[in-house]
Amino acid sequence: MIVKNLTFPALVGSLVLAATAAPEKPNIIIIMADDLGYGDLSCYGATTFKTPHIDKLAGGGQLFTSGYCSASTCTPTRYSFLTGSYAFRTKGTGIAPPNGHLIIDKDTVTLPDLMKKAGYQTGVVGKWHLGLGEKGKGPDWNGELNPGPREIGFDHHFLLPTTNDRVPQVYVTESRVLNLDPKDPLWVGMKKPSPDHPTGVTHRDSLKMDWSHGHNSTIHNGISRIGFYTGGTKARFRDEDLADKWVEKSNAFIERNKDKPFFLFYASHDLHVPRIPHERFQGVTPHGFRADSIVALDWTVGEIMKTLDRLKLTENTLIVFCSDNGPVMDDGYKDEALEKLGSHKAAGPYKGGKYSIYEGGTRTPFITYWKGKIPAGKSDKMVCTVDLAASLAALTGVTLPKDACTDSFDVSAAILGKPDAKGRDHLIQQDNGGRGKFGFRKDNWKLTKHPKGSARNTVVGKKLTNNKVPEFQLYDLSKDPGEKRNVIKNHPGIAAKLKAGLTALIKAGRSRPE
Ligand code: NG6
Ligand code: CA
Repeated sequence: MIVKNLTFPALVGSLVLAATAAPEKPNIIIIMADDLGYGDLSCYGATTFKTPHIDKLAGGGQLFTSGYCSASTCTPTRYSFLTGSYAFRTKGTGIAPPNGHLIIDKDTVTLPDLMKKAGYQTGVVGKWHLGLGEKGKGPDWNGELNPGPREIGFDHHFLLPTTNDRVPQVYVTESRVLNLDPKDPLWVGMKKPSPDHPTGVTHRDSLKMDWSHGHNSTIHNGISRIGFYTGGTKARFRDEDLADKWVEKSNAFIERNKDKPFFLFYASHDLHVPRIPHERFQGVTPHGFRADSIVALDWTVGEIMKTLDRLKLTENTLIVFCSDNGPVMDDGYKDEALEKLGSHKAAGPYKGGKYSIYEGGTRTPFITYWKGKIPAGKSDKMVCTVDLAASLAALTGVTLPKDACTDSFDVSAAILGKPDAKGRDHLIQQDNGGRGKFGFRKDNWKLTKHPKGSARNTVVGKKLTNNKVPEFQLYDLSKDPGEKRNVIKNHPGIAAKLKAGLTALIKAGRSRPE
């Protein structure tokens, strides 16, 4: 440790700290996959393709069997991951549109803020999807894109603004669109800019990937998207190159910060539609571009690990691998994900997937790895992406302000694979909007709540049936992980307790004790 320039009290302080349990300051990398289901990795049971790099993390670290994201769509999971508070508590945290404003308030204490307090350099590379710009204004595509990642705690960012099925296909770095020629300004909107503007409807025959629902507005790279845009021609990227660019930028961030603790949020997009992996990954699995994209994701993880090894940082870096929501097959493009699915079970043994409050919507891969520090093993402790704020603050010695991170629990002992570790005993699961539809897991019981009279479309064989979903259902996950048998009539007492528990936690506005 360098002690020069330290004043006497600071020196004494640091010595006292060293004598007691000094907080640890490993580098931290959160790799958040997009739309990756519980069964989508070979370490979680996939058999028809391999994910060796992620398997290596799982084999040498903790593989969680009850690891969750907090919502079954992207924006609310990312919101709650960064703020440590359930997204359903804040209006306007559903899937962000192309011109959406930043949905995290600048005054909110965020996970990157906490990491900065602990002395970390913070960076985010990949998909953002939390909006840019002021409320009521949205992003100024041709000017400063703030507030944005910088204003909520990230020192560095290199981003795709929303999702790649939404316009525009440009990178954002240093609060601006990269390579934007002022003579060719970027315009983004939800209305057709001119009658002759080519779209997925008017030029459907020219598309390299056809759409199935929505996704039929502006065409870029032979793919029509959600929303319209013009201009910014030089700034636009090819979908096929996203993962390569982000690996390059992540590795550069790691390299630049190798001598100080860093926190990197790597937000992959690989599996999200439109699924267009780089040409070298196209056709590597029997399942079409969806699983080919999983192999591409696995490659990116391998490349980041290679960089850590080369810089001799592997023994000083905690990696958390997770997902933002469960799997989906047809999410708007005809990429044959369903037709080529074969025996692959993307959600593993679980019911539902993306958009669902059943286990398949939020129970997803969750792996923690820190060479020489985290023992290898499987953990059945319940942990969630919303817990990373409190857990990483605890690990790095930062005190949480009382009113911050209201639903984040310190599960750092479980993350580190300590034998006496505790996980959560309950978790609220939400879908996109989180209004009236919830999953509530308490120990091994699972209560689901749907709005009264809501309908469920179920495809049985080829027939679409429309059933009413009961407002409340109860499942015993210890005997029925696939949520096949609603046992609410057999356990009225337990159901009543869970209903009351869920209502109280929603009403209280927080679940982390003050
Ligand atoms: C939906 C899109 C879907 C996907 C999703 C967001 C349609 C019909 N569907 O509105 O394709 O973009 O939003 O996915 O447009 S997420 O993983 O970022 O939450
Ligand atoms: Ca997602």
